[in-house]
Amino acid sequence: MTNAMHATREDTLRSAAAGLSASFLAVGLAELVAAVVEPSASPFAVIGSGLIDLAPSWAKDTAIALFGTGDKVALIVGIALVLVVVAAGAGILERRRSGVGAVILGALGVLAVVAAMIRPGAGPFAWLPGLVAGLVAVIVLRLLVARLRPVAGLRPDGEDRRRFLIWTAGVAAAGAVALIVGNVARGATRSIEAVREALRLPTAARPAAAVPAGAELGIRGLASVVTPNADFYRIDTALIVPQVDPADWSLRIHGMVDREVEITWDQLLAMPMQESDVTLACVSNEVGGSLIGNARWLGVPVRELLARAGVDAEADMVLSTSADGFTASTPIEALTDDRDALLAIGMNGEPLPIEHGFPVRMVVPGLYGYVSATKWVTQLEVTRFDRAKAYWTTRGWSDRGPVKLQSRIDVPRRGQSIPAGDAVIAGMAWHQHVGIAGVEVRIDDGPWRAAELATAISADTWVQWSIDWVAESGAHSVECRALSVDGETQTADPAAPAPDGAQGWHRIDVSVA
Ligand SMILES: Nc1nc2c(c(=O)[nH]1)N[C@H]1C(S)=C(S)[C@@H](COP(=O)(O)O)O[C@H]1N2
Ligand SMILES: [Mo]
Repeated sequence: MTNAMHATREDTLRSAAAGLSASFLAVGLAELVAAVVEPSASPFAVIGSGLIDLAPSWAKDTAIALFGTGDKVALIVGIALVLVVVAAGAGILERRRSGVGAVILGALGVLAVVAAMIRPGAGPFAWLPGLVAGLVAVIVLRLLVARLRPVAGLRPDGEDRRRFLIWTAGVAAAGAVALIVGNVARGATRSIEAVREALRLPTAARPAAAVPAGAELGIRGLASVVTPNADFYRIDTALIVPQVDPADWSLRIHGMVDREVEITWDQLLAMPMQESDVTLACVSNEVGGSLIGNARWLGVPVRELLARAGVDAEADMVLSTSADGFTASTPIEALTDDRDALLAIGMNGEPLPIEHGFPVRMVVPGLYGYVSATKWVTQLEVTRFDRAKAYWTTRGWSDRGPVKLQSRIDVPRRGQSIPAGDAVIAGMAWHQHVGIAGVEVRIDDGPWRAAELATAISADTWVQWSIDWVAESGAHSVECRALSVDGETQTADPAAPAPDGAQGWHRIDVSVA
């Protein structure tokens, strides 16, 4: 290898390092500024949110299928990797031709500004973090790359290289400090959690009965019939969880109504509260999946709020909107019939956790979350399905989203190896707002046997089931299917989650030693 080639390769590495450290400082300072002026305007968050909204449905479905509730972490890591490549490339290009790399990083800054300003609920300073990022990236990149250019025809010597290294490392270190300080500042401004913790829920005017003693079979490995808040699945499009202060919250009910109604937090709390056990399920839940949970919700029936506004007889849908712009379209009959469709403020005896919709969300028994369970809800627009569409229904998911009759095997685990002899097979079954009449299990395509059902809390909740099995050594398959109260048998026909929910029998392989 010639000296010249060697120099070129080192030069390339150095210019890549210049691009990287300039971008790192830019991101760090931008996150710091965002943390202070407007946490939801963080460039990472707004670009991530923009990507989430722009992504085609198949990409989102794949992300949820691959990463489940870790989809957001995967997205952030993905953006960071792309940024690393672009930043290094910008450094290299800037070295070859002055201005090219700066234009690339400047364009990223513009992208961050635009993405921040078009977010629903963008504040007055949403543009600032992106501007800071763009300016810092461009200026620092140009300063660093200038140090790589030979002065007056002299090739850089060892001393120049050392100085360049020190500068680059210093810039990167400053970026790290900015990121850390930004995180600390963000923690300090996250006072909504303190507001939440100080809240005391009102008692229910109509409390739910105690969970029946026979509802919990107490089998190890089986999902508990009431899902603790900390274990409750979380699915939403919010990269930064909306921080909504109850003092600033209100719900506007408008559209095809006799009179517009606006309800504040205090007015909501003054209404009689209803408690209800409801199992919430995600339409993206695969057969055998875990995007489902059951909680005791506290709230005001949506029908009572709609009655205050007076619903037009021509309306057939309510479009609910969240503080961050997400929307869901719910068939109006599910909100006006006698089911416990709630505007919920409590979950398992606590104020809603922030990531589950604090301070107020919707919960509707019998419907998948995407058409009913709007978190951080701020508006109900009474309208018609032929006039408006919602977040997921504009992306190919079905207008109507009734939860399908489903069952799943929790014990033994898929692929688990168990000892021969007396064994227990157990799982969950659900058909919210209809109810489960039975569950059947078969081994190795043999005859169906009726499992024992635990006591259901209500037709709106899932129910545990179990069956004894004398396991003989060898490889076996175990399958289950549920029977609903209205006489339906869970279909064997498999279907993917899109467009209206997965179906088919859950089948697992088990090896018996
Ligand atoms: N604001 C908002 N509400 C939302 C969503 C969302 O993306 N944003 N996702 C819905 C979907 S698809 C589901 S399955 C449920 C999940 O509620 P959880 O996260 O409390 O389990 O919330 C619903 N409400
Ligand atoms: Mo969902």
